[in-house]
Amino acid sequence: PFLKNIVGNEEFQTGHATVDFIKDHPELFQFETRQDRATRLLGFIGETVVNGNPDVRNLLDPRANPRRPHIPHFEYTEPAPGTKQKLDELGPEKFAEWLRNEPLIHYTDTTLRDAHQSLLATRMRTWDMLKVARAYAQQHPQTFSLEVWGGATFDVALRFLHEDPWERLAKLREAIPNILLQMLIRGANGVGYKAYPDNLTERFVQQAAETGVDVFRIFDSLNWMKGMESCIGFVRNKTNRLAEASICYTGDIMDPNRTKYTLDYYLKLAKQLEDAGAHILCIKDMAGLLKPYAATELIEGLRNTVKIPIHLHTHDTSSLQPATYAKAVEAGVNVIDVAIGSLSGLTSQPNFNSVVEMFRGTPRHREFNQHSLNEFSNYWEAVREMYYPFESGLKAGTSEVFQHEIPGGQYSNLRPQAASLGLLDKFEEVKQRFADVNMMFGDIVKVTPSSKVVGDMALFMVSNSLTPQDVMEKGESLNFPESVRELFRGDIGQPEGGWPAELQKLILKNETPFTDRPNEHLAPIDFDKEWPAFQEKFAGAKFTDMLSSLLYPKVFEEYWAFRQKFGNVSKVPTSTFFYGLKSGEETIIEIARGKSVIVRLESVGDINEEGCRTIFFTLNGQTRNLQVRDQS
Ligand code: 3PY
Ligand code: ZN
Repeated sequence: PFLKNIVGNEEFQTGHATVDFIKDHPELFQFETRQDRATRLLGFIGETVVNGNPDVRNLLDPRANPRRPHIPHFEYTEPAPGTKQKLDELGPEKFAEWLRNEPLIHYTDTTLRDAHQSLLATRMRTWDMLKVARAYAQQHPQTFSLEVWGGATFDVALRFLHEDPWERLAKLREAIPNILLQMLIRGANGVGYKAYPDNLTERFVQQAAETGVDVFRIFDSLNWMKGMESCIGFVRNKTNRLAEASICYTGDIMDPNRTKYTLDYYLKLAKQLEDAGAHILCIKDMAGLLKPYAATELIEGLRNTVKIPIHLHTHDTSSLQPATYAKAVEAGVNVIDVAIGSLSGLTSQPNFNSVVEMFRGTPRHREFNQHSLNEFSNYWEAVREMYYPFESGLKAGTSEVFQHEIPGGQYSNLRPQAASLGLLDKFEEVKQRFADVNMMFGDIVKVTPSSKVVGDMALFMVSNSLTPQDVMEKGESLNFPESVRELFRGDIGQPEGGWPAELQKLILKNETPFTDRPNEHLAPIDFDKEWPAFQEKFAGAKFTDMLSSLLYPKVFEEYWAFRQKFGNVSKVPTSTFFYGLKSGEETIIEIARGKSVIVRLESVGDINEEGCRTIFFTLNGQTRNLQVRDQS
């Protein structure tokens, strides 16, 4: 009744009201009270609570507006030979020589590893990858490599996706026979967060090469040579693939106040890596701190210091990194890391599609089928919608990264970690503490696993309202997080310049730290003894399962139990995997090569006395019912 009072009346507003107006329209003078307004707004809120706002209600469920990802066009013929054939033909040494002198830019596409690790908490499923893997091999055979494995993907595949990471690698290899496949390995920490026995890493590397890895990007989370040397050796001696060793870039070589990680520091480290046998040198800029003019200095310096080719990896968190690529390419870098458009930018790598265009018309430009790259981008854009719960929330590039130095791959995990501790509204403070902790720890290299420890300590300080000064004053009575204790004990290696002694004493109390390789204190795995015992415990398991289990025993056990119960869920389409089916919806699952089943959800029954519901399916048209306990 109050919607149309005098204030909103058109006749009155436009100045056409005459003297009789008031008399003719008494209803316009009934004003709404504050109470009424509140009641009506409550009505609106109640309606929204129960039925949702129709404008956004459906958006939370990607199935409500299904956008089918279109597979880019390609021919079903043998893909053109690429870098994989080149490596097979030349062997790693000659291949590296060839690469060093390549006039045109080479590209590594990180879409299947770092891009989704950095944007979608590593959740990309094999199912979505395999849909377009062969199309990629066909359409873009001139790509240098595809980063598809390692880093956090190994753990996440088993733990959250209930998938076998080895199967992912083998299937990608089969689909992409012509382009080098690349993995990220944390030196002596393998694909884990701690030191492993050397002979385990050795077998892991050997098996990874056999299953499909061609380029091993090796790094140490503290830039510690000892953490990388053995791994470089395993690749060189146990495989005929490429050992790409990394200098992790931190700080700013152009800032006269940052005196720990200077140009000279990086050049020395690069020389040591070359001497240790690296075929390729990687500049691993995990947080995206290498600014354009620093790239000129660094790459020119490196080209004059080492003879091996140089591969640059960065994250576009600040949104400056395409400019870094422009300078790096001018300075002679051989390979740059990019991600397909719709999975690029922010904490991921710079945009492949656009970076190719940046160089068009310049002497180092390498031609790509832009139309096809955009088709891939459209495919991943539609796929990405299914993964919206894993988005990090970062909306624009941020120069804050130059202060906090949080790696791109960690950013998307640190937010949910903070949220799970109820600290999301203190996320600004968490970032600030991350920077403080770095300085308290002596300004260290921060990348998995060292970055995880800095994050743990930052969260510990924020949850306990501790300042750096508090930590130094009350340290003796503080119960530091376990990962911090392990770091200061030397469990994952030694930082440049050692640990700050005073803080180390507070953290370790009476424990004595290692100063040598932690791996040397670990008993080697007796594979001959372990393998039969493993097969007995996990009937039907493969050797690769044993490697997974040796790296992540508990995670593997849970994965195995899940697999026994539900089978190979990597074959379930992503929308069904995350969101199930609605009544009347059907999905096609290829349960074995060339053998598919059609599953349709008919209806869901009411809850019964035992707390279960009957689910009515049809499987290839045949009715199937099953009972599921309602946990809600
Ligand atoms: C990892 O180790 O997972 C990383 O991505 C480091 O950058
Ligand atoms: Zn990265």
